[in-house]
Amino acid sequence: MLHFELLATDPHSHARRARLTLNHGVVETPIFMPVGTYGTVKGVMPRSLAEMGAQIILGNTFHLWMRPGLDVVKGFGGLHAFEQWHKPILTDSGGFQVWSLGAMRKITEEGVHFASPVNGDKLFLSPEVSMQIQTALNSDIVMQLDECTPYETAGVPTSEDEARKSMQMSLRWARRSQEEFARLANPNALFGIVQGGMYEHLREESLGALAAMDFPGYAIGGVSVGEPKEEMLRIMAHTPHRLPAHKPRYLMGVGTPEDLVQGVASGVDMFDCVMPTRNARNGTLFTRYGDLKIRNARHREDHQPLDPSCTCHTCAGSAGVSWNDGGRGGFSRAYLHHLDRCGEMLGPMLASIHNLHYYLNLMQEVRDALQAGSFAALRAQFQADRARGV
Ligand code: PRF
Ligand code: ZN
Repeated sequence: MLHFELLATDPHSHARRARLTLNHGVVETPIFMPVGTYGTVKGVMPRSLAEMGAQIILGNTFHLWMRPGLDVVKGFGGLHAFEQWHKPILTDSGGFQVWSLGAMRKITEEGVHFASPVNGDKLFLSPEVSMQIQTALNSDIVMQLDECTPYETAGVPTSEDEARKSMQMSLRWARRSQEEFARLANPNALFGIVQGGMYEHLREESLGALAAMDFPGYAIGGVSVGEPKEEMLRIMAHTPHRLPAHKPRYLMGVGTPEDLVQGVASGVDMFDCVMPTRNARNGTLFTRYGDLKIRNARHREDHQPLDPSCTCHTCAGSAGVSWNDGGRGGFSRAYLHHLDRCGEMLGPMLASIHNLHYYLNLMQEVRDALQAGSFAALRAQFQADRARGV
């Protein structure tokens, strides 16, 4: 089940505000989806995710298939009960993750042969197997199995001919995914994935063919795979608005806060990225006025929260009132710096809460602006603020 209702469109860009209804709840778009690869958003409890406004999170077919294995998750009736997240879940198909194994795998028309990174067992992932796994996980949004066309191999950019062959195989896998999804009578929603490398006309061929297959939603894959930033921005400006207007559009694995705002302007509704959680674990924090490195000695005695305008649990404590608004706070930069120096686990936990809250709140501000007709002004303010520096 999937219902997508457009609520507002921006007259100056391709941005839109919409409401997506899935089997486990409603998702207001544009939205950022926290990544929960192994059935957990690293270091963050589900109740904290809900508290910071997360509406849908990701899971991963490949990782959950390896561990704990399908028998275990099936015993719980699916991933929601197993991981205790009762709102919508989107699962990636495993193609991208198997592809990332590099030399450990062999991709053929039938599917991908690879050795389990856990115990070396010989395994095979096909469009059919991916649909069977995602059906057992009962994710609200299921992704087709695709081949993520690399930007380059051993320093040589993928040729147009290679990109076309790869994109066409992803189209055949889209068809097979769709047939198996129907055969399994999966009650959720299957998304097709646009590929085509850095070639605009291949992307158009891909999205045209996928649109004709009438998926309930579409993703843009094969970006943010090591290409120069201008290339990513070129594809992001080209593809989203060419997809069917009345269906959700998901840009896979992107990106920085700036990329998200640009993506929204290009017509994207949904984003996911490991950046907020991974950066949190490395001590890089996002704030309204730019990025902050908590490891830096200048924070040693700083009593301010990470972002004085932030209302997350880390910055504002349980009061939920920002420091700037007279809230009592919150954890100081000095304390977070101390936790990092000592390698204490609370450090990355508090940092992850803040970074995810930053991303989710940014999307909330974007939705509010789209609703109010002030998206252009929000974008200008966002860019000026972020460039200011902390
Ligand atoms: N395909 C799939 N998952 C993905 C990607 C893709 O191309 C990307 C590329 N940025 C991230 N995750 N299935
Ligand atoms: Zn915060």
